[in-house]
Amino acid sequence: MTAVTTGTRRFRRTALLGAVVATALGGGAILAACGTDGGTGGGTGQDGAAGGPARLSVADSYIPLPPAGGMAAGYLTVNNDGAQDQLLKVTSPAAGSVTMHRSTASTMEQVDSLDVPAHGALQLARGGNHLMIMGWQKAPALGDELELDLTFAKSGTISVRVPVKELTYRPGQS
Ligand SMILES: [Cu+2]
Repeated sequence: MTAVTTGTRRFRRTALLGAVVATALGGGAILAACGTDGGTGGGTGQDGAAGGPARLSVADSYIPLPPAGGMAAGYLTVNNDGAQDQLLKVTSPAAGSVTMHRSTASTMEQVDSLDVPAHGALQLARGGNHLMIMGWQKAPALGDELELDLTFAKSGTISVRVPVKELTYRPGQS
C-alpha cells in the first residue's frame, strides 16, 4: 500500500514545497489554482547530492469514478528525493489511452512530458496537471484498483495500483 508518513514529516515537507513554489512563481496564484488540496511533496534534501539519481515514489493516487465507461481523470503525486527526472509516458493495461495534460487558468493541453523537480514533487491534482484515461477494457467501478505504468526518463517504469474513488474524493481530507 502507499507509504504512511508521519504527520510531522508530512507537514514539514508540504510547508517546504509551498515555500519553494511560491518563490518560483513569484506569487501564489497558480499554486492556488492547481494545488489547493495541499498534496504532499517536497524533498527534504536528506541525501543532498545534486547530481545523483532521481529517487521517486508515488503517493496519493486516485481515479474519480468516471461516468459509465467514459473518460476518467487520474491524479497522483510523484515525490522526488533525488535529482530531476521527467515523466515521459503513462500507460495502463486497463485502458487503451492515457495522456498527460497540463492545465492553465482557462484551458488544458496535452503534453509529451512533465518535469519532476529535484528534491520536489510533480503533482497531478484537481485543477492542475492531470492524466486523462479512456478506452477502458472494462468500465471501472468503485473499489477497483487499476494499474498505471509511469515511465520516467531516468528512473524507468514505476507501476502503481490506483484506487477508483467517489467523484468528490480528495486525498488527505480528514
Ligand atoms: Cu485534460
